[in-house]
Amino acid sequence: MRRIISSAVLFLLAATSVAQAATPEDSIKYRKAVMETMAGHIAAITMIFSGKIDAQAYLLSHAEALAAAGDEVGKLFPAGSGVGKTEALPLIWQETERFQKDADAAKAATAQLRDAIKSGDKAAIGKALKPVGDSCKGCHDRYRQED
Ligand code: ASC
Repeated sequence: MRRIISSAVLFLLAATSVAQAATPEDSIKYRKAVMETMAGHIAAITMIFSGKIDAQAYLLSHAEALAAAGDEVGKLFPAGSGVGKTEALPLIWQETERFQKDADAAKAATAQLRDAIKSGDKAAIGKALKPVGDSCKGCHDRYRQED
């Protein structure tokens, strides 16, 4: 019963705002997994768009997945998930409003890229790529520990 209740609580938390796992370790593991999918989709999109590979049929699905992850970025840093094996700097939890604005920029940029790819307009796609990279870099520069 307790298990069922705690699962339900976790589900509700996830449904409302943050990607809250049972442990900080799982929150960290999950956000790394999501961030890595983003890097993967960006790499795939860039390769297809630049003609390095003939996989045009998959361009939109990569963009859809990237936008879905972009929508999630702002929910990947629940309270308490700054301790453990993470490169996220404490600043994220100290200036949550500013961080949320940056996360919104990632959401908007990835949505814009998806829409451009949907439209098929090459110039629009080219234009939409840079803000995606810039939003990744903006957050990483401020909130991710340097290697
Ligand atoms: C990626 C990736 C990042 C960003 C960043 C953009 O694909 O892994 O961290 O893009 O390099 O400037």
